[in-house]
Amino acid sequence: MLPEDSLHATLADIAARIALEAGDLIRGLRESGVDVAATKSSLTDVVTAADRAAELLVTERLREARPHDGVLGEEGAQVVGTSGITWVVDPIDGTVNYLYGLPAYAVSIAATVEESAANENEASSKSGLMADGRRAVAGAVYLPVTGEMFSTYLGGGARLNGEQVKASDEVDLSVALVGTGFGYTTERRTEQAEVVRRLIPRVRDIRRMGSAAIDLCMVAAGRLDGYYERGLQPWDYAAAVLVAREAGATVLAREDDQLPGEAMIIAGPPQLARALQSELKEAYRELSNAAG
Ligand code: LIP
Repeated sequence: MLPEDSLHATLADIAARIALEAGDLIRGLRESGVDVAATKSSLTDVVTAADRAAELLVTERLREARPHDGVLGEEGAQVVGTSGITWVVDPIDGTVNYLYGLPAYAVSIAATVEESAANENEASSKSGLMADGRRAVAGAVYLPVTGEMFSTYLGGGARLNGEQVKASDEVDLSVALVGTGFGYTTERRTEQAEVVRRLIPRVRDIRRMGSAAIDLCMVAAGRLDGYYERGLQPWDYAAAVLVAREAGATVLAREDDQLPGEAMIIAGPPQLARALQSELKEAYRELSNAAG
């Protein structure tokens, strides 16, 4: 049995190797043309044949490398494992960008363990436990267009093409560059527009890149000071939240007694993440009061 940190480092290497192969596949498919294969939660929530092909490849490679692990993929991959490790896979995060030929898309692969928070202390944002009951222990996010590989494992730091990265040290929200994203349904987007309307005068600027995995890796690399988004799925964030945390970012929910996840993910250097959390709490309080 490998010591835990050696196992996690091995899992990170597996994630990076497979993300690279899947990234090369989808970049090649992109060059030969991409069409919508199906829609999901709305007409704008699309899946392409490349999403499906990449997820099949990743699942096959994971089964070869780690036959006793589970797999959970955005496009339907569901393998029950016996090892305690479940791989959470987004074959193309930033699918709409990919469909339109915009460069901001990534392959995200995370090795996770399932944990229930035995007590509130464990359910702190420091534990890395997410609202979906999983904690990433290793992962990789690969950007095929720029050739940037973000890789990480618990306690091993976060690396970009092998070089350690560190989150921003910005503490002042009014000069912070903040990333966010918007959902696929009209109702959710209306709510998110109200939140960003309130926030935009209070920050340097907003960036909407269209991939949560890339947004969180940009926080890890200090290219965004902060990030927040509501409505993400485990495959959107599993690997990149660990990249951000290992780069020194704090990852929060909107309320301190909640775990980050679908309801809200906030990431940034500790003091800035708290300031962003405070603004978002107030924005949603105002929305709730206005709704009566
Ligand atoms: C996307 C996220 C992005 C969000 C989009 C979409 P997908 O994931 O990465 O942050 O704003 O609405 O959910 O659908 O490209 O895998």
